[in-house]
Amino acid sequence: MNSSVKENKKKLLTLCIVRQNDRVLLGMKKRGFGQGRFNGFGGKVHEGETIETAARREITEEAGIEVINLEKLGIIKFEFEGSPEILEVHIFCSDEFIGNPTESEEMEPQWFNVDEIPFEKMWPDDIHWFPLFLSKKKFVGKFLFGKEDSILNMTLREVTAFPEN
Ligand code: 6OG
Repeated sequence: MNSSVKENKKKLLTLCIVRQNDRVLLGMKKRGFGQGRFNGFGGKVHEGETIETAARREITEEAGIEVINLEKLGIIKFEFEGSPEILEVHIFCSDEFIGNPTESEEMEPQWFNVDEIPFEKMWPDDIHWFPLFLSKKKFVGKFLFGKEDSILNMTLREVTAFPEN
């Protein structure tokens, strides 16, 4: 049924970052949303798929590796001024995987030392939540982006557990 009520459209996405001791695996996004930026690996959760299954599928598609373990560390909601869409990104950490990180059509994987994370070539929100991620803290947050990647508003807090989806 048609409704005149303006509803925000929520999209579920995953983001998976492999962490091994002092290094993290990121990828240079070669196309689409976030092109030219380093990020973890991830994408949209398909219908009928759990968020964790989607996270595993996406990192295999984009980096050619299979993660053995996954720990959810963050949930961040992103909004863009003037857009009704809300991106709810579920952020996972993995420290064990099978295979060799391999370039795909979408991403070029690269290891970075945790002291040399290229924040200037990443989404501007990352510098805020990465410290929590690297210290294995769980967090939830919300970012509102304005023009030219400016952050108009943000909240970020540590949590002990996530609400059930
Ligand atoms: P595809 O549309 O290519 O998936 N993503 C973000 N990651 C960070 N760090 N900051 C943001 O701020 C993001 N917005 C989206 C989720 C897009 C991938 O990019 C992540 C997905 O892993 C706005 O399928």
